Amino acid sequence: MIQKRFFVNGVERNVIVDGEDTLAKVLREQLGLTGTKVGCGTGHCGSCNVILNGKLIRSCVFKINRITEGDCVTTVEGIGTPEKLHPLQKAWVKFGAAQCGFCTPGFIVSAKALLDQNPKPTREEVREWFHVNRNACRCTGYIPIVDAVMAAAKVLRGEMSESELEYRLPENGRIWGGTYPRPTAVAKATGTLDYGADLGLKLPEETLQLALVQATVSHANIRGIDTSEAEKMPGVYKVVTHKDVKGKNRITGLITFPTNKGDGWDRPILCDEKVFQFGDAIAIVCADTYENACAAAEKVKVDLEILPAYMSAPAAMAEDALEIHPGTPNIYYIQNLEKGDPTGPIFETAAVTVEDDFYVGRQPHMTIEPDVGFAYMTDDGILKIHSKTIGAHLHLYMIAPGLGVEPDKIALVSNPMGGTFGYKFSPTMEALVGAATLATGKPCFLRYTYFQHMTYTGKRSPFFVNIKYAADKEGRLLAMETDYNVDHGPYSEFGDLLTLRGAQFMGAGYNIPNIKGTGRTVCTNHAWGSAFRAYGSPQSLYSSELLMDELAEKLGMDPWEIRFKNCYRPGATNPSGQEPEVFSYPEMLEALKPRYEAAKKKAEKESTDTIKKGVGLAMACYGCGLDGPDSSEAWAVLNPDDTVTIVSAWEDHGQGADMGAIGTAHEALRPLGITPDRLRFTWPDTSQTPNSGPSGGSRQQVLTGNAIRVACTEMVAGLRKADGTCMTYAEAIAAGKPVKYVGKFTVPGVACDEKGQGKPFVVYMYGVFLAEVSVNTETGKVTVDKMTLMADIGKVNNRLVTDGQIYGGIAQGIGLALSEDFEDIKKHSTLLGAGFPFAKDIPDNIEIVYFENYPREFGPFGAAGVGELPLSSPHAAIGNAIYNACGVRVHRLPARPEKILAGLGGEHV
Ligand code: MCN
Ligand code: FES
Ligand code: FES
Repeated sequence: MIQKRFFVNGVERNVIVDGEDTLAKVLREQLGLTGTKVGCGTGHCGSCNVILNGKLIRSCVFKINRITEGDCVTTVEGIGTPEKLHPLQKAWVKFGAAQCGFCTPGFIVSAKALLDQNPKPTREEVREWFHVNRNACRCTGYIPIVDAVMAAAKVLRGEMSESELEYRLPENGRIWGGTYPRPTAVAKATGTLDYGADLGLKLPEETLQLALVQATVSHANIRGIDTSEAEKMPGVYKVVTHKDVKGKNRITGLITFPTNKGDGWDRPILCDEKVFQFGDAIAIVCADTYENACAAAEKVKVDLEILPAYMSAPAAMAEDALEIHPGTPNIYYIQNLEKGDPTGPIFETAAVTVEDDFYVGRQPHMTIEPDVGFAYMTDDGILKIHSKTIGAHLHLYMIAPGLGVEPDKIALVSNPMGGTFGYKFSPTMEALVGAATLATGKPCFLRYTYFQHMTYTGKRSPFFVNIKYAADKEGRLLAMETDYNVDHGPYSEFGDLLTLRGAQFMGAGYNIPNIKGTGRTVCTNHAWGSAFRAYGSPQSLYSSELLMDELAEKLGMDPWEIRFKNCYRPGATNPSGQEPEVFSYPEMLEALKPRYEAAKKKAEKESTDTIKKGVGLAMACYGCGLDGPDSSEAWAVLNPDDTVTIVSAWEDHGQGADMGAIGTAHEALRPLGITPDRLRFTWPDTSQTPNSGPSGGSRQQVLTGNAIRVACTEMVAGLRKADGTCMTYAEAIAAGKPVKYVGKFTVPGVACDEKGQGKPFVVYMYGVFLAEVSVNTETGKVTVDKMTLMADIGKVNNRLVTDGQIYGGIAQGIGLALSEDFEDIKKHSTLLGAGFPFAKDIPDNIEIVYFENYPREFGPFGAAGVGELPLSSPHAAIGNAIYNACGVRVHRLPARPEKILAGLGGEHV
């Protein structure tokens, strides 16, 4: 131990520390300054940035023994407070620069260091600063962040009044469709919002710290687990194995279709008979400190019989492959698609046919916050689990039988989250912390390192696609055939549904009268397949949109023409045989045309021998909801202080559930004249909030938005006085009026049948992407110069939120197109290794055009969703633009430089 005296935020602090600890640990755990967040913990993301003697440093890798007497450290808490925000913080709030907000303190500290040394940076200099200092944001696409820095700099230079950074309510008092800042924005910008790891530091002293014993092989039989040595290690309270799990020790994958050959009970909480993938949890060490838990975990001996590992769908489909789950074939679900007439004869006689194969791989979610959670027993005997769940009620039923707990004896809570992008549609550690608490009776806390986060959470499931089109000589589509295999990793959860998405979204956007398709869900030993934003459509649309350009080329048509000719118009049906609810494509394509023509001319003019420029298009489409008659519930409650709380379980990955709820409620409550500052929202807790369904499938604005609208409409009817104002709480009680109003909403969808036909979603999001790229033919590097999205998301609730969703989704699409992968477990297990896009990898030029004149009948006040549209096909537009630029058609993503060079050299890539 050593003593350190140094200044933190202007105050001298005196701490006794372990010199090997990091500055981040001391700030967070000893000084209670949890505004400094730890994301990667390895120097790649900048969420832990602080300023040391005027210089920006990463506190997660800076050992405290390097601090010398008199050193001055500034953390986000020293920059401003909720009561007195710094202009940077005000600007962050105004420009919607914090979505999940986990990266925010690190960015604000970094921006402060920049402006201290360069008070008048250009946008490019700001981007350069964040790029070289590796400030990583996964949500915003960086544009709102740069906007915020530029505006704050102006204020600091005295060129703009600080009050211009404050939100002003429009005269009509309406916030719907405007830029009202999200209710959590100030807490995010000041580092005062507590995420899972921050809450973990506030748990009772008796809390046990957990470390996992995990598989380092991908497929094996377990012959024995010996915990005896580990049990004797210092500080160890208990080592939990499958023997301590009282229930079925399985997480149920909730099989959706009866034709699924699995039973859904295939994912162990703690491995008992087999290891199915790298990272599988075999035991949990519960100890007094994390360090002691980790040291003891090293001593657990696992005796394994190594089996062949099937690391991709073709390997697991081979005739001699073992059944990964004995008794269930590796191809455990087949999704058929049959629409219209048999396609065979059409392909034989069609004027033009095209066929190709495509692969979109295992994109990692790369949230900046790693997975984290904790559990404890409440005084009334409920096992309460706090995590990053985006499906609190769903996950409760997926884990309760495995743990052996009755559903009414368990409650799940969603913590504020630093992004999930869908990986948390699957339970991750909920059952692990639950099992540890049940076995020890103590509160238990578990936080994954970034390596664990990368290797032991789900990934996007790769699709291997073969696809064909038949068209007449005018370019009218006659038929499509698809054949695809989905590598879903070892666990079946939602694998059948994902395979159905292939049937729903290959060819989406076009009226294709006759379709035949077959999709197979394949069990493999690579990372388990979890949801990832746009779930199934990036794989589907990459295939159908690249092939559409091939068809256009064969017909001698322009890619725009073929899209305009075949897009949905009245009388058309989508691949599920359903008539679209609105027909916005013709207008969007027409509006895009002049931009597209100008971009083509620009590309031609600016191309050189080394830098080839090109443009590409892609239709974008995704459904809002879970298939069929999806539903949600929310309440509006008048509080004794006359505020109104919107009670729902709209889980917030970071997309803006707070704003979604407040914006929708405010619009519905307008007849009562309730100002937005009187509206409150709730964090999901299955014991306190109704079942609003998961925040997946871009469903919440539509489903929970509608439930909120219904609850608020009931409140208006119940509490409106003759003069049009709202009763006070006291008046309502005196008049015997209820103060709680329940809103329920179900959409009239029809789940698809075994031929993939139905009306799965009653609300869709539609769009068209235009990508403009440069390809360096010497290095193979592709740069995206500009992205444009024509977006039909119905009516917009909040523009700051929807702009941010679109920027962030497009940024992830650029990553998917050019760099991101999780194929090589070792190499791709860090942000840098997996190809995370930093500020200069994303263009500062993203144009969004909204088409709000297609209000949705089943969307609240006409809104559709937005979350997944921007990631459905930006990579396909980029793929088409790469071909347009340099003639390389990339069949397997990502299009890293070496692949482009190979393609330029004539290889099929
Ligand atoms: N919204 C709006 N106007 C509309 C539609 C939506 O203002 N016409 C707002 C909503 O109020 C909400 C947000 O946009 O704040 C997204 O709404 P919606 O599309 O209904 O999606 P959900 O709330 O169901 O969120 C889930 C969706 C999905 S499925 C993933 S995955 C995802 C995403 O949103 N993960 C995200 N966006 C994300 N954004 C961040 N920052 N982090 C994630 O992990
Ligand atoms: Fe420190 Fe990522 S750089 S947490
Ligand atoms: Fe930047 Fe979420 S807001 S990571």
